[in-house]
Amino acid sequence: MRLAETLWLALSCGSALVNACGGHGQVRKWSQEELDALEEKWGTDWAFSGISTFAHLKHVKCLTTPSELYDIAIIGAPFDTAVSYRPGARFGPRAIRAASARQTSFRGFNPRAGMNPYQNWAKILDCGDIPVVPIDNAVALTQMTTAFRELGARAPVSPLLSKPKLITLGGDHSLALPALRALKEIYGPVRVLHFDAHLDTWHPAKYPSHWASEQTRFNHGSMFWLAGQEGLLLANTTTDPTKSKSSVHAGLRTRLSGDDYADYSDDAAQGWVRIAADEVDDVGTSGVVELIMDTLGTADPVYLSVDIDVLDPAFAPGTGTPEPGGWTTRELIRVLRGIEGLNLVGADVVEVAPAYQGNGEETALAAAQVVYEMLSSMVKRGMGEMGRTGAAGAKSGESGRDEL
Ligand SMILES: [Mn+2]
Repeated sequence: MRLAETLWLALSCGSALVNACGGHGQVRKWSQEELDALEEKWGTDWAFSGISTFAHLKHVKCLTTPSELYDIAIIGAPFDTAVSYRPGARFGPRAIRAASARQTSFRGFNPRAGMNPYQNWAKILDCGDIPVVPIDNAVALTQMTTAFRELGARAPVSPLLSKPKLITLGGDHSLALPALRALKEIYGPVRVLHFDAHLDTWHPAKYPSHWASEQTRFNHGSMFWLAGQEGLLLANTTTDPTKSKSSVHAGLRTRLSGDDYADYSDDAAQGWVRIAADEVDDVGTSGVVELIMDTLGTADPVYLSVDIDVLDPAFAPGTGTPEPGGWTTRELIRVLRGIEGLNLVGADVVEVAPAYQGNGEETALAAAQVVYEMLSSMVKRGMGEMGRTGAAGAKSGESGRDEL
C-alpha cells in the first residue's frame, strides 16, 4: 500500500468516522442521543412532503411482515373489476392516501370527540395494499378473503382488543364480502351499517344476462345478498325477533327493478332497515342517528361500510355509479360523529374513482375524512373501556393524549 493511501485510511478511519468505514463488516453503532437529534432535525414532515401513506402513518407491508402487530390497520384493496358501470376505483386507495396528507399526529385532535386518534392507545399502521389480481375475479375474491383473514386474525398490541380492526380503502364495494367472511370467523355473524345510494342486496339475477355465470354473481351490487346467503349477517342466523332487522342502509335513493317495490321486499326479507336520503330533510342528522342506533345498539359487532356515492355527485363526483340527490359531506360526517357508540369491528370506504373528478380532490378528501371519523370512534370507544374519556368530556381534566 502506498503511503498516501495508508495515510488517508488512518485519517478517515482512525478519526471520529472510524465506524463509518463500511464495506468491511464494521457498522457504526448510533447512540440514542444521536438518533434523537436526527429525528429532531429531520423527522418532521410537512403535509405535502414525504412518501404518501394514510395520514403519514408508518407503512409496513403487513402481509409479508407477519411479526408486525397493530391495533388498527389501514389496508388498500385496489380492485374494480366487479363494477356494473364506470371502472376506476382501483385508484381509490392511492387517491385517499394523497387526500389524507393534512391529517397528522401532531395536528390530529378531533374536537368533537375530545381526543386525537393518532396520539392515543391504539397502534395504527398503513399496511399497504392487497395486490389484487385485476384479470380474474375468482382469484381476486380468494386473495381478498385470504388477506383479510390473515390481517384480522393477528394479535393486537393493546390488551383492550381481542383482535385488531381493519379499515379498508376501496376498491369497489364487492370487497365487503371477503371482509365479512373474515369477520364471521372472529366474531360470528355481524350487523352492517351501510351508507350508499344503492341497496347492494340485489339477487345476482337482478343483473339479467344470457351470459350470466357463477362468477358474475360476485359483483358490487350483490355482495350483501351473497353475505346473507353465506350466513355472515346476524339477521339471517338469528331467531331472536329483536335482531331480525339487524342491518341498516342509510342514504338510499336508487331506482328499483321492474315496475314495483320487489327490490325493497327482497331487502327487508334479508333483515335490512332502509333510511332514504330524503329522510334527512324530515328528521335531520340527529334523527338519522337515532334510527341507526335504535336498530344496531351498542353491544353487537358492527361492520361499517361507506360507499362514497352516498354523497351527492356535487360533493363526490369521483365515483362509479353517481346518483343525484345525495347527502352533503357535512351531513355524512355529522351522522358518522353521532354513531360513535357502535361496537365497530371493521370498516371500509369504497367506490372512490378519482378519474371522474377534477383537481379539487373532493371525493377522496371526503373519504379521508370518513376514515378519520372511523378511527376517532374506534379509539374513543377503547378509551371508554379503559375508564377514560376524551378531553371534552373528561371530568378529571385529563387530556385525551396517549399516556400508555
Ligand atoms: Mn355500493
